[in-house]
Amino acid sequence: MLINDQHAMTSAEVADFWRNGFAGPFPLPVPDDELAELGNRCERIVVERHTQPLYGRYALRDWHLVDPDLERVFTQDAIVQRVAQLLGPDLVLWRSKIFYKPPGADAIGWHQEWGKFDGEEIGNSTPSLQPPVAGEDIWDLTVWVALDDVTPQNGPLQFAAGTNTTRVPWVKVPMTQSAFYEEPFHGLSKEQIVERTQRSELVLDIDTADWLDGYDVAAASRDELTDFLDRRFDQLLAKFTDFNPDPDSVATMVMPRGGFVIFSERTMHGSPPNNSDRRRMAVNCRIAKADTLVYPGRLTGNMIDGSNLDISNHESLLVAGSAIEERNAIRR
Ligand SMILES: O=C(O)CCC(=O)C(=O)O
Ligand SMILES: [Fe+2]
Repeated sequence: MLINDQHAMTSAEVADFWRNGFAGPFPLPVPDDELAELGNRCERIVVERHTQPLYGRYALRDWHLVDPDLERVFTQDAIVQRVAQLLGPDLVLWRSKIFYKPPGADAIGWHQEWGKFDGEEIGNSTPSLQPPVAGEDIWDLTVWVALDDVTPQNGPLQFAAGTNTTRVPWVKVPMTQSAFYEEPFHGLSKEQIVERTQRSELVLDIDTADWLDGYDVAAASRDELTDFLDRRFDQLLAKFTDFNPDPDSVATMVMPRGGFVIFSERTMHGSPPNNSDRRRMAVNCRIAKADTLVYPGRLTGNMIDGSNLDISNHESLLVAGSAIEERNAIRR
């Protein structure tokens, strides 16, 4: 691949990345109005709970495989060339996710992912990826793109610099205490709660389809129903880290729309609440070295990923170089 100087990081920026665990923000050369429109589309996906056609249910994952504009954003030279400086010339983009923080949205607690991928989502322990050298190499990086201006008030992404080399211990706690848990019943009638439960659309990525089997829905009040469901959620365990960063190490990623950062999931990151009256829309994607076997479980017929999605129709995108791991499903 020809590295265009315009998109190359300096050797100091590369060294900072390995020391701090993140790089950027950098600008994406995509017109502002296109990014704003894409942000509006992502908002509709979340607010109107669109079915992701690849997965047959509401999901925030992998809309780049459905929306060519989102694919075009993630495959910009400005992104791919910088990631190639860090991971080498052969790269597959294997997943993406929408991160929507409307006004008043809660914080996303500090979290990191280490070694074998086992998903950042709540209640999930299915390994989805195997690194070429387990727990040793960095084989996968995240690129986070701002589709709105990010300010100190609207829930900016934050990093605890230097935590990329420290594995912070975690414990399993009831799901309602997870960094990702949001109260799922707000504003819903009893009938809507029942419908969402049966469609596994109450809490993203949690299969609740059979939770009401044998439960006398007709006899229960709305409060009794939500109590019942809360108790079920609390039987699920989620990862929890009691992590308080050194305030001097915290980097707050304020940037205009179209800014992006590159980071390792080993770096402790999170975001404070959105205390503004404007939404904060962002999308991320994950790019791995092309010798990584994506979704190894697929080889033995396990088509359900760590987010409870059926990945039978999932494909990775080759964004640079050659598709070294030939067993990967790559979109042609
Ligand atoms: O958008 C956020 O606030 C959090 C993003 C995040 O956790 C991630 O990109 O892995
Ligand atoms: Fe994250």
